[in-house]
Amino acid sequence: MPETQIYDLDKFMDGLKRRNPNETEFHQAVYEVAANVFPYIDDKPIYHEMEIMRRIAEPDRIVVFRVCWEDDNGRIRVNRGYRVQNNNSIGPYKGGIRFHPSVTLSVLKFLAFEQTFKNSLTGLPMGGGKGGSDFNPKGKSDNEVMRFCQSFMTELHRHVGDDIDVPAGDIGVGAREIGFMFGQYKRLTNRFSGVLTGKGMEFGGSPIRTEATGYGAVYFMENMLKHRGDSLDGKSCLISGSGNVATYAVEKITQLGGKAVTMSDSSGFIHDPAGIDSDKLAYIVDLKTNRRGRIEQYASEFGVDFYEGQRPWGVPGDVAFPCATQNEISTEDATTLIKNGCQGVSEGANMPTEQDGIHAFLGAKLLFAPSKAANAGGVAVSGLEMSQNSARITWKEEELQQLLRDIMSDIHNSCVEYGSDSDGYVDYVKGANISGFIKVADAMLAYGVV
Ligand code: NDP
Ligand code: 2IT
Repeated sequence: MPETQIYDLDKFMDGLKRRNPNETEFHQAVYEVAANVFPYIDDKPIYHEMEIMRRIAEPDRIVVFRVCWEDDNGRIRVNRGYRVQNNNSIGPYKGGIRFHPSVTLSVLKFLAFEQTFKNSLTGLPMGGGKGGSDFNPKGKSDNEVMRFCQSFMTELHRHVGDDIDVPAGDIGVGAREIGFMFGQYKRLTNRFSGVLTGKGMEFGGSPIRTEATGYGAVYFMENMLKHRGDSLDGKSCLISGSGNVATYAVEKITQLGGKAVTMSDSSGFIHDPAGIDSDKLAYIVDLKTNRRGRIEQYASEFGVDFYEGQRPWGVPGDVAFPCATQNEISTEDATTLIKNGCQGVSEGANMPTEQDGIHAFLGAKLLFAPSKAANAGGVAVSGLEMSQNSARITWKEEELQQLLRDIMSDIHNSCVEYGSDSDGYVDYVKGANISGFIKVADAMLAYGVV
């Protein structure tokens, strides 16, 4: 007789920590999901008996490789590349590539794990993966970035493919990097396929993929507010980041009648009480995408305050959109936001709120949209880019706009279905975790022990 198993969250986490020592971001992401899934499957022993959570939290495979390239001075540089293929139960692995000096295996494992649930929530057939490198694109010339991307893809191309694993952008990886990587993949394989998403419109990209993550995070906030009989109209909004997600969050906030008053980068934040309107946002896009400048320049251009080395959460605002990076809202920041009357948070970035910060938000009954629900619009439109590539057509922008709205609203409804408490408060964390889990888990049950 096998020993009787005890299915206990603490024991599960102890085992995970023992098997993955020092991977604190990975522990954090798994705990957030398991804390909701364990109570949900308490009366559904098959999920425990088949070790579904244990298997989802053990990546299918991880590829780690050397990336060497030559800088403009002829010096040889060496970085480390990764691809974490977490789970392909419901579709090919899908998830972005991050180039940032803070990239570690723990960071990419947390992102690939999260992606598995996020992709399930979109309703599209996509598994979860993530990749990247500790390469820092800041201060590098276009040619250096090209040589790095080519070297990175020279190894990665063996592990990806339109039906296998489809990477996309993330921090430090935008249109320029995707173009370089797609070009190298095409050269190495002699195949023109939808192996990456976020491509340029000339070579298989989809309308609104660039905007989708930021727009989606704002739609999610709009849906939460509407569920409470409120709207974004007239609301003062705090945004962190000034990259892809932050930019299009600000654009959509303005379109929906809100006022975006802060943006940031890794050096600090700007506070513009008059609001970052479309002309000022165009300045940011040019500053960040073309000139690769610093947010501080916005402060001198428009005569507003720049707060060096600080994050924007101390500024009073109605709602907040963290759109920069993980753990950028500390527990203290969360308490400050609540104290200042913030009513809602929609996470554009992945896992931007520390664990105890989330507890504080839920305890104060804020509208709190966790990243795997709130920022799923980006990967959803990536999924639609894959469909268009397979059919070799491009859909109209209006169709995609509507599909994005519908997908965000469906995710919101799933969260309400699985996350509503008896007093009517919607715990979107619980809703997203359980709803994202079910489809992946049931597919795994169907496959048996694989
Ligand atoms: P970008 O590289 O376009 O922008 C990142 C922004 O965040 C920059 O303003 C950057 O500042 C800031 N930032 C990055 N790291 C840090 C840090 N350690 N501390 C402070 N600020 C930092 O990335 P994206 O906009 O694409 O991604 C932002 C977040 O959204 C990430 O968490 C990503 O995983 C998530 N996301 C992205 C999706 C997408 O489609 N792109 C989809 C879903 C989620 P600086 O320029 O100074 O580095
Ligand atoms: O975190 C994410 O969802 C992304 N970076 C986008 C992934 C994708 O495949 O479009």
